Amino acid sequence: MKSWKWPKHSILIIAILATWIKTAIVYRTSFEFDLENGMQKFILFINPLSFLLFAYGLSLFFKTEKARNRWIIGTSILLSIVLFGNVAFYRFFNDFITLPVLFQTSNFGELGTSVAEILNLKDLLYFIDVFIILIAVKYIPKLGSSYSVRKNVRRAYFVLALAVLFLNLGLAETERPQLLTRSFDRELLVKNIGTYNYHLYDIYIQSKSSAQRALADGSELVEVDNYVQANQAAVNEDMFGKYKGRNLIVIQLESLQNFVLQNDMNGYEVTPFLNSLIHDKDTYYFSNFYHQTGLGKTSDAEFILENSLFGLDRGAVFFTHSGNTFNSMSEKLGKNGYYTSVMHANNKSFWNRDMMYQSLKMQKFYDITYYDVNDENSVNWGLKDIPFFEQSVELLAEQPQPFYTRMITLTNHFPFTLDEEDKMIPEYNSNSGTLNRYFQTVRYMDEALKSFFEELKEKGLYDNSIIVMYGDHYGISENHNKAMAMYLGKDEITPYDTALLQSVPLFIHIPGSGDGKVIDKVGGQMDLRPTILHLLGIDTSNDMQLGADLFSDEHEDFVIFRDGRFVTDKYVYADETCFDRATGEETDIQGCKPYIERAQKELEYSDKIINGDLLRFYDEETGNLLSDAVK
Ligand code: GP9
Ligand code: MN
Repeated sequence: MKSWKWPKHSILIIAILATWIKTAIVYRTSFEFDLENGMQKFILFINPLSFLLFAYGLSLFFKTEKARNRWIIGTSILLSIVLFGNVAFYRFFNDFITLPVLFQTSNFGELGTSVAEILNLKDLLYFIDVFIILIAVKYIPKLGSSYSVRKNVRRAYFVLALAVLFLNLGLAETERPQLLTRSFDRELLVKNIGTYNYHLYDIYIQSKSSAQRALADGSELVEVDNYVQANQAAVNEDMFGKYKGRNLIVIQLESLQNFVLQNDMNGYEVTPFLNSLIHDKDTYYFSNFYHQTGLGKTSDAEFILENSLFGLDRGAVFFTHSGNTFNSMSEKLGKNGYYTSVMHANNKSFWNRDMMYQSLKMQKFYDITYYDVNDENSVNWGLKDIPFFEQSVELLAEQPQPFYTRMITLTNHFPFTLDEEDKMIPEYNSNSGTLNRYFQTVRYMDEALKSFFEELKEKGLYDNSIIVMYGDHYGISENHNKAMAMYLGKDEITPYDTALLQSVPLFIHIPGSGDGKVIDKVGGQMDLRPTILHLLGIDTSNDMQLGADLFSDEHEDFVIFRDGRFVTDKYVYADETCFDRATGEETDIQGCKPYIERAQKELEYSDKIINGDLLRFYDEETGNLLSDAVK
């Protein structure tokens, strides 16, 4: 019998095939792409190939077989780490990693309980191609060290690789025109050009944005300024300055969505305290209010509140642009005699807060070191909300008045775990443990707020304060649509439903005001800054902000999401489709058209300000542009 002879480049071929097939399997098992047709499935299948041909193919430039194999093994390890990193990240954030987030290593270190929930032994399978390559290198007979690759073989190989790349891009372009120019959706990118190429693309975009700052100049602000001025909503004279001098307490409620309010779960009321506020005479409850965050989640919500600008479409602005010049709400309140602080029982570096708060001119950050945190009083991500508020009230009482203090809760955070004694209602009974537990942690947070109000009263801090509370972002991602549909009694969750599910509650509680009501104007987190500042009698007419005062008669029913979706009183625009809010059905795109353009424009202006660090050219006192020479 003639013995089998391994072809010359067996290791290279095995590596390409092993990583390709592994990646294709991972795509289908570890990510949830919605694939609409056979072509999309085909593109998803072939998209790792072009990159792998290049990456492994570089080995052909090495002179010795040993060096070539080393390159191949090293590449396979690196690519496995990248792919697995994406899988772990996806389990948590339902999104793909982008470069700035990758540098947030401190964040990953602290995911703590969440990491345990996310990783398991089977994950070694994500490295299977590395093992296959190692075995191949060990057992396939060597060619002899002097064998090097001929130039024309190499040339033919890379022509083939290029052809595969263009085939991939061409098919993607027919499926998804303008894919690379619009880029706001990472999932679409990965689906069409593959994880590996996507990362290269991301590197390119990131370096572009650091170049943007270097090249930006103040004149770019003129157009934005004109837009901001033209779209200002006149203040409501009755409300402006009505509560001047009061303390301001802002509570950012972790992962709280509106659907649990005024609702029960198998007969158990989920938010009894918040529900009692809805019809309270001292509370304005906004029932049609939406989060506008992106990948920066909690930190984006903070950013939006402080600046009335959007976070970024990639990465978290808290990380990527913490060195920028801003004109934050805390800076403004500070200038108006307020003592400004944030209270949050987590490490100061989480979300790069310590850095960003300096740029936001926040005077004090009460981080975890100001709290007594031990095994008894913590769960999940850290200090439980009830002891958090208890201890925070003590800190509040010590602060000079008037103060602006922003508190960020933690217990109602994925994976929504609680100690037995804190469970006030049972779990829900869907196929999603996440949703099932969510009701319990929300119920706990509601209880924490109730006791916080009591403590404020005891400390004599209640009457002279305004308390603003809102949900920071969604808690239940689209991964749990099936369970959500069951809870909401629907057949399925459509893109229309998903958009409306981004509604978060907003409460503005003003003790003694007496004229509280439910307001169903459509608004979003961008509107918080002007709304709050106006209540305190602080003018914002020169501010470079994109939101508008919710109490203004000119406030428009229009809220833009970070990804370009939007909601108005009549329409919902999602999945590139216009829906009629009266029926929930698809309607003629014409109705949405004018808003689509404006949404793009506002997002673009916001990005321009942040990427170019344009506020360094702006004098917020006078509304004048500073000449480039000044800064
Ligand atoms: C961390 C907390 C959570 O301190 O604010 O951030 P999130 O994961 O919700 O963005
Ligand atoms: Mn959050």
